[in-house]
Amino acid sequence: MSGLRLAYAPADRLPFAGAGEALLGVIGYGVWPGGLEPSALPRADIPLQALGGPAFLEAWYAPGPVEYGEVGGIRYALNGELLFGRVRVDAAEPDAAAQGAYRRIVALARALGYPTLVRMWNYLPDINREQFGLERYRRFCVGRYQAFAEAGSALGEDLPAASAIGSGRDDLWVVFLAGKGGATQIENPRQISAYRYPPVYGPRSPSFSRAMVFGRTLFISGTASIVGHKTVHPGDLLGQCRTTLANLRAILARAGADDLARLGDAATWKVYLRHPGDYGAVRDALVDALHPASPVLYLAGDICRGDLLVEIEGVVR
Ligand code: 3EB
Repeated sequence: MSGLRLAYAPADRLPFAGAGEALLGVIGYGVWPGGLEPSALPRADIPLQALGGPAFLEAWYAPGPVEYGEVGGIRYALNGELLFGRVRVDAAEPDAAAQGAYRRIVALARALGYPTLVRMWNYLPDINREQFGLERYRRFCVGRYQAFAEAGSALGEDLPAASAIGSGRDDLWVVFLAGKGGATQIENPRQISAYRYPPVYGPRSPSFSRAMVFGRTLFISGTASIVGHKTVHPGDLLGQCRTTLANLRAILARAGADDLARLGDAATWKVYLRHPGDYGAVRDALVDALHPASPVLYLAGDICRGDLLVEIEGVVR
């Protein structure tokens, strides 16, 4: 079931909850989502610039009643089926930051009875900067892998969908959705599973799935211009857009979902651009591929391979 709903709105105008719905959490891009009730509501402040419009909020609604809580810096909301939460940790050492954050999230999700991690959003400062000979994203992957390994995860068949984007100055933010019941992991036949990437991409492979189906919702991971395990069309923005769209279509087909162009308002997309100046060209490249009723939020953010210019994630109901 789930009845989960995602809405984007200008920062000064939160959308209305539908009948029987309650807020699970709110994420502000470049704006603190303040002035909201209840005060215990999980909120995240992701310092990414929204492109082509005012600052934006992302609001997650689910059938109520919703209970809110906080344990060890993780603020959460739950409704008997879903657990939504967020944590912020100092990211000076990305491996330790990721390991600590993921350890605590896994422990909390299990303790509350929502053991299935469905979707993770990771926002890491200076994601492409090299530190002690290793890119900060790769250090993040080491810590995340370690936490999942400790938790007894199979590191393949039970990994959440995810995005990992460069953002901010000091803190790693992890926003997550977990479920009580099981979820179905989807991989992309055009791409090697990220958890099987060869060691050339870092000492520990990235622990995420290409998509997860939970209830009636399909969560599509950040998807980019990668075929097999290689970046294709480096330096070619439109080539990267085409390949990314082909990857999204492959994931939708695997999940038995409708085609990209036919999803209408059942789909909600988020597009991350390394160069804010690419906004117009990317919007033009996507306008015919995506349904005009599908909300799209464009954000300026670094992508976790230095040669990737664009990444697209989605939620399909
Ligand atoms: C890729 O496909 C592009 O490490 O959590 C996309 C989504 C990417 C999630 C992650 C990384 C992550 O490898 C990068």
